[in-house]
Amino acid sequence: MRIDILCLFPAMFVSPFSHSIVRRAEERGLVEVVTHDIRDFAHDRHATVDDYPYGGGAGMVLKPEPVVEGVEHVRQLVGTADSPVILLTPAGRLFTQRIAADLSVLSHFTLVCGHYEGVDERVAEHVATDELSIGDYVLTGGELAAMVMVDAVVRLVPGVLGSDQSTVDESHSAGLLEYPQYTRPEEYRGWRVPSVLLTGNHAGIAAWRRNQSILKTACRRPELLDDIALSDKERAWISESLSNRK
Ligand code: 6GU
Repeated sequence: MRIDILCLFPAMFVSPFSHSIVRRAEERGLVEVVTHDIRDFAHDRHATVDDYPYGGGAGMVLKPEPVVEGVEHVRQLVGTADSPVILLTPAGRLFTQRIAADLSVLSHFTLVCGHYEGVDERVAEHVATDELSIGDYVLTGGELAAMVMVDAVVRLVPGVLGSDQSTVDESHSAGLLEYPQYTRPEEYRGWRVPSVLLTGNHAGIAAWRRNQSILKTACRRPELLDDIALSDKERAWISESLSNRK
């Protein structure tokens, strides 16, 4: 897989990508991440990439030419006419585990990091294939969002993590939050590991874990349960457990 990133601060990516899972994936030849400075595609000698918004208002807008020509440069380098071009903006669709999984099987995609008050809308209309946000808060620029997305995608690329099982049970992979995990010691400061986990009863452990996942999701992220097939028994048990907590 190759990921190209167009942004205003390529230096921001150096440290995160030279430590994390991304580095291991690159060393093993599974992934290549290439950053580009949008400023290199500016038209004037001052390398201007932003300008005042038409219609007035606060802040600056990223000009279309450097972004569009940056994307064209990437297309030429990679030799792809139709791989996804994702504009990172707080106004995008929410980036989810589902989207990370879909991106993890592609051979190439491009991330465009927005900045200032936004990117000239013609980029979204004519060049970007999608617009994504990583959450309901505003970042200074798309760079941090791009790092988050690359991390989430790269760890799902087959062969990157040690065991393929490790992405199956984790939070969000089945639409539920992950169940609590414990390791030794069995008792620490009087705090005991739930006894079912010490039984070796695999069916009992699986049932406990599913219940814990459901309950945690019901408490913290109830909206996630809308998309989950739950039995009537499970629904009744959730209501009962939640009312017992109050
Ligand atoms: Cl992708 N960009 C910016 N600037 N802020 C964000 C975001 C992206 N996602 C959440 N907040």
